[in-house]
Amino acid sequence: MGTYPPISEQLDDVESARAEGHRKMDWARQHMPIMTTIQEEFVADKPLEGQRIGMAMHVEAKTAVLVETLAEGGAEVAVTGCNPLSTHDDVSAALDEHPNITSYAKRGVDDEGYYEAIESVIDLEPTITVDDGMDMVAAIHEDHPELIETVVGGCEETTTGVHRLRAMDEDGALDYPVFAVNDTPMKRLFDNVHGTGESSLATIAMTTNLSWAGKNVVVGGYGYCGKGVAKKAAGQNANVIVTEVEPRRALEAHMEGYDVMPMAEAAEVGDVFITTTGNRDVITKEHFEVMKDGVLLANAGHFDVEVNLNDLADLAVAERDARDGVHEYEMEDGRRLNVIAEGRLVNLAAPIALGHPVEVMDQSFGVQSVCVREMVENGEKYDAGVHEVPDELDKEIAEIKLDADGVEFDSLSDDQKEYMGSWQHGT
Ligand code: RBV
Repeated sequence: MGTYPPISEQLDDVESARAEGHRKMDWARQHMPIMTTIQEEFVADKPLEGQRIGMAMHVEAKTAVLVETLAEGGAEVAVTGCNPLSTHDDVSAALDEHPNITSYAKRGVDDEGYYEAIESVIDLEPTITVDDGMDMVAAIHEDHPELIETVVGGCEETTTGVHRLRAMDEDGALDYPVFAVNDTPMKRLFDNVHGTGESSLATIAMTTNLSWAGKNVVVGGYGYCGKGVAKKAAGQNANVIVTEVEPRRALEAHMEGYDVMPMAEAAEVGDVFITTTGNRDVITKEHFEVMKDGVLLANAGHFDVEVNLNDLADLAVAERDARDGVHEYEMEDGRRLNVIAEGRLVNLAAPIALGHPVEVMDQSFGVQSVCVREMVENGEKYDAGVHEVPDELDKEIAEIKLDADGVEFDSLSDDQKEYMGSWQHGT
């Protein structure tokens, strides 16, 4: 049994928190044409009637619009955070007010509270799980296997979660179907690239009040997120250095015009370091030892393991908060290394962080919504394991967005379809 209480029982002034939370949600909704369309459909058709949905996500205004949409579709929903620092308590309180939603998300929970809140969500006995990072799937499989029989399926939001799920699947340990929402074009070509790129840079700039122009910005990893961070940093007149372990990605970054070098070399010249690898120990003791005075260290990957803070604390002779959201580690020789947002994903965990821009989350959560609908309507079609999202669902979201933006596009003639389907046409 989860013992963690809903947010409404934790705040002193719940009424004003709710009001502010609703105001933030109104703003988000106003810029989410896809979610607005889906919500209208869900209100009319109630496709999720009778379902119980357990969610662990970044509980802020855009996510709240997703949670609300699922509840309006007829489901009972319990939600908690997927990172101890990304929750907006006012939004969490606004959600908790909805008759079909219980929100346990609270900013600043300790480790114990974080996992207890997941337990409280699991008390709902979810038929559908929606995760960002796979913590809910893990808790159900490890601690509540008896619930798996009644789980229809799940949806996973992020690269790290999909990576963990695939590892679990390969071990034969994943016992219900989960959609890899992250891997759809409508999600990762926008959210991971533009969302992570824009919001990470904006958050670092606002947290430090420092400029990008002329800085050496080291981007750890050139996946979808790294590409976005590198592109946006270059657009702000920074010199971009990329580190990679995958030869084709290293070559791609090189051909894009970035400097590519090992982290050991980049460490000596970088002014700002942003990790996006999804792996641990990307920046460690050997790198801290050669860094310049005053560098900024930030992580844009899902977990706080990319910058090794234990190594840094071991090297430090003094520590202090240099600013809100900036922790300074002073080295024996006087150099100061500044870690932003405790090395947690910077665009959501810094004190002023707002997460990705609304428009990209509209797309990601549009895909989430239709994936939940698909699991409910056709769950029996999917075996236990990780599943690609059906292309038709992803296209449905693109069409809603194009329609909302008033963009028209072509369709193939019958002759063109025939041509494309045939191997017999040559010169
Ligand atoms: N993300 N959510 C937000 N709600 O503001 N911003 C980013 C938000 C998601 C994004 O989809 C990414 O895959 C994941 O957070 C990483 O945890």
